[in-house]
Amino acid sequence: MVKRYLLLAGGIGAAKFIEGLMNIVDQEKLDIIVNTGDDIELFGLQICPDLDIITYTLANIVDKNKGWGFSDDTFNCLSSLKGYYNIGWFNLGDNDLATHIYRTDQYRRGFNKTEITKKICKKLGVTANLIPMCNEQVETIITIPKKKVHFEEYYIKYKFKPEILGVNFQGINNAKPSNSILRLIKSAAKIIICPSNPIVSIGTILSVQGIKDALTKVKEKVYGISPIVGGKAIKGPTEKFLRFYNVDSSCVGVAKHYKSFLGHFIIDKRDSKLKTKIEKLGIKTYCYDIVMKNLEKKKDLAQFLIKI
Ligand code: FO1
Repeated sequence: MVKRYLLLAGGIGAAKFIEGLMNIVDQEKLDIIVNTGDDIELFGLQICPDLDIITYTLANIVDKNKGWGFSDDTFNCLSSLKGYYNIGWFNLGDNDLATHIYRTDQYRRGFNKTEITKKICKKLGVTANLIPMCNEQVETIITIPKKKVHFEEYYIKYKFKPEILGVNFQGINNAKPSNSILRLIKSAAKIIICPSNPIVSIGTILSVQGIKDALTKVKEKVYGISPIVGGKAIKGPTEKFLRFYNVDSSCVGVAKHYKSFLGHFIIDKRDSKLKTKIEKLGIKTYCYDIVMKNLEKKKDLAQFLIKI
């Protein structure tokens, strides 16, 4: 039987690893469950930031400097849109807009998120199997002093500066894992938890009914990559979210948080003194250079993970 790899992914951090992996393993062998808690409706359009980041990465059209959107995109439509809408903080390029217009139209025609994702992937030449974590609408809402904001607004408009007073995955109680997810967890050769935010990317996926329990049953084939190096997140607001959840901002803290379903953990070689602490939790721990600064480093890490 062909070995398939199953990944749990958020946006930019996961995309970096996936860019390495797709150079090592034929992308047809990848099943990727993607966080959809960042999904948002803006300008009347259905936008799925993490799904799009991963899709554009696999299609090799992502803007590699920003980590999102199309490379070399223009923003002509957005400047006109801003004349109609008072939304100055979210940027959509002209090519990127085509994806959101198509997705919104497909919803109107009655297709669900999994079906639409498949269609977009096919049109963009992506052969990996991208699976939204669920078809139901889930939105991550952050409580900050005096108001509640969507995660995208917290991230982009507020640059994740305000204190976090609450995190709510709105709609999660109605969310069911999209059809194939539980089956793929059983059959995968390896399951990889990408170095994404453990709370608002991986945590959202794990909150969908049945996914965490299914992973717990196969923990010997679950491999995580630490999103924290030397106590700091490589990018983004991960430390802030960990702190809010009383999780120590270190690879040990993340390992403890993932303990129930993690069989193996790759931490950065600079954190090697913490290896024994994690092994005491019953998690096999490996030290490697996990800061994916360039394509070679991304490929090296992917190769390492495939081989262990
Ligand atoms: N990130 C930004 O920092 N600024 C933006 O204006 C922005 C727009 C955007 C549009 C489409 C898309 O798919 C992603 C976009 N991102 C933007 C990235 C994204 O929102 C975040 O990096 C993730 O949601 C965090 O995981």
